[in-house]
Amino acid sequence: MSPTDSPTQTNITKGLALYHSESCWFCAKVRQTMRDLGVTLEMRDIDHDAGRRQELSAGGGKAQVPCLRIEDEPNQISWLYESADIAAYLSRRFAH
Ligand SMILES: N[C@@H](CCC(=O)N[C@@H](CS)C(=O)NCC(=O)O)C(=O)O
Repeated sequence: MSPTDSPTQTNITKGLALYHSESCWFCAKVRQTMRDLGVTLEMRDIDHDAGRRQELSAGGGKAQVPCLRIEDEPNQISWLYESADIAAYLSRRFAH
């Protein structure tokens, strides 16, 4: 497990996981949006976990970060790429 994975956090938003890497500037933008909105997501760092990179590639179709994995219902999963689209999705869902 990567040091940035955070399964023990209790306020984590159910059904959402962000595939990211620490070195990626586009990911940093999404992480900043999360902080602005006060949203905590499960973080899956593809640089520190080859399994996460593989599941991103297999599930979403490419190993590009950031990517938000959205599980609305069990077995109903979508993969949202593009930092601007992820930030817009989070803002729509969590901005008050
Ligand atoms: N337009 C994308 C660019 C994302 C991007 O270029 N991510 C890089 C890391 S900084 C990446 O994953 N490159 C590998 C790839 O595209 O396969 C966004 O805004 O999210």
